[in-house]
Amino acid sequence: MLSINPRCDAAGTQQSNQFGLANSHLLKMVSELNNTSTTHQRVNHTHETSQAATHLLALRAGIETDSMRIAFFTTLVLVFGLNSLLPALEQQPPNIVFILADDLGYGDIGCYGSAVNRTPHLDRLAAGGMRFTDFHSNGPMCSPTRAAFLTGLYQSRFGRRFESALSGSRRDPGLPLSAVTIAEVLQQAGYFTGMFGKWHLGYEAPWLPTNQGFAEFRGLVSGDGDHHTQIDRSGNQDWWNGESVAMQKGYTAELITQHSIDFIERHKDERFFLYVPHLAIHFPWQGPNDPPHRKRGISYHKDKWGVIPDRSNVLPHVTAMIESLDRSVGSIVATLDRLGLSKNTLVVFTSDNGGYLDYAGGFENISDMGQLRGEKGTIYEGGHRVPAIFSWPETIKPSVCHQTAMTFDLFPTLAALAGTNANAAMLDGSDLSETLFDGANLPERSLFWRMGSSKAVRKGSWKLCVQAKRPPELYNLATDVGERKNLADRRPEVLSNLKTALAEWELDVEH
Ligand SMILES: [Ca+2]
Repeated sequence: MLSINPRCDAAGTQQSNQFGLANSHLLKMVSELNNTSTTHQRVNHTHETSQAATHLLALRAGIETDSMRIAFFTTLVLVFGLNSLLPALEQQPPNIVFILADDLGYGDIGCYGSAVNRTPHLDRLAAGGMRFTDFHSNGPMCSPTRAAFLTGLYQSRFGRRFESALSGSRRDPGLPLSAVTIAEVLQQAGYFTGMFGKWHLGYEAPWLPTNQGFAEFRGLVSGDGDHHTQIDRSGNQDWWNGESVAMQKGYTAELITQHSIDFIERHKDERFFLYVPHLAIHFPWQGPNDPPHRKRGISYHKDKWGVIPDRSNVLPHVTAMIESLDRSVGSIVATLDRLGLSKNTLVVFTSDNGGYLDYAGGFENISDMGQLRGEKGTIYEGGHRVPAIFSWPETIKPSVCHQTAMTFDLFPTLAALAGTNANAAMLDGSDLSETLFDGANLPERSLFWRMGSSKAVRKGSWKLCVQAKRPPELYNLATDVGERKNLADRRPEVLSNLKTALAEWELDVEH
């Protein structure tokens, strides 16, 4: 049995050596498996792989250095790769379309209570599928949720800078290439993969989507670009084709939609995974009929919001963006219908974090989080409880789901639907497929958020919020979804349990 001591150099060296052996063992098995022709042999290999995976899990707690972490994640994809060869799928794997809105608040669309924004296409998608009421983004900002979606892991495992938006001005390195992404897993399972929209997990080569499992990529790499001129806030041209800047004229949401439709048409006879991370409704707040703002070579770090004549009422611009987003969803779904693909395609829609209520500089009346407290960037519900719709006609029954789920659950869910028999124990997320198909309850678990000194943990209906210079806050979301009544003094045993869970989680994800 290994002695796990993250602060002991000697133990760390020993673990590194053992880890390296496990990794090379798996590599060898992959090589052998590729030459294996019978199911019987594959099953034996898979059993052996499972044992190796268990060994790796035991080692995970001891991962200390970047090279060890990279080795671990590299090994993870090999395990997935092996399992993807398993036969006997109960169901034909579906095409997968994942549409991710940017900064869309919980109450910003009709089926989540908006009386202002008209979203008939999203409302129809929700009415025909499963609509979650308690779905959460992994982070209250852009990059964290994207990292967690792609890897099925808490973004904190890749370092604390992934707990907030990656900075464009510093040109930070992006998501490590060694990270195993759902796009890579689906590629190995035979899917053709494409991404059209916002990346925000690296600003230049090699940290681009084409090196993380996406065969095709058109879109922006930064956190925000002008929706008409595609200039990022540092004044750079930011519209790419693969690994090169290739500017196009048009409104960003419409360009993303056109490329998505073209992708579906070109790959309609293959199994495909289409990732559509829209830029809407992130600032600059510009609807299709609002003016362009940014020009190349000018810094917009102090003027990044667009042309807003009445700062006290940003909503008309945001409404136009939400409705362009809704039209995009309608066009993509209509394309699936027209090509006869709808009954074999899972469409998932959610947001990467909550919306803004207001913004420094006098910008007000932006998004609507309904009765939730907080907004983007906070660890209150308004920061991370988001709309989430799963549609797969005749397979997922029209329903409303009150289970608590999170963005990183998509990785094991999609991997399972693709027939990869994903080893969920290797991931932080949980497979939602039984919930989607049968309404089954998810296993009890604790979920965590962390951004800087702000942290939260959720277990059942209880939520603990810990923030700098404030006493701990304990809420019972079953009776107080608006997080108004702090019960920390009244329920010390719950407070203590959640504090312990949070401390253990922080130890687990620390490097
Ligand atoms: Ca965002």
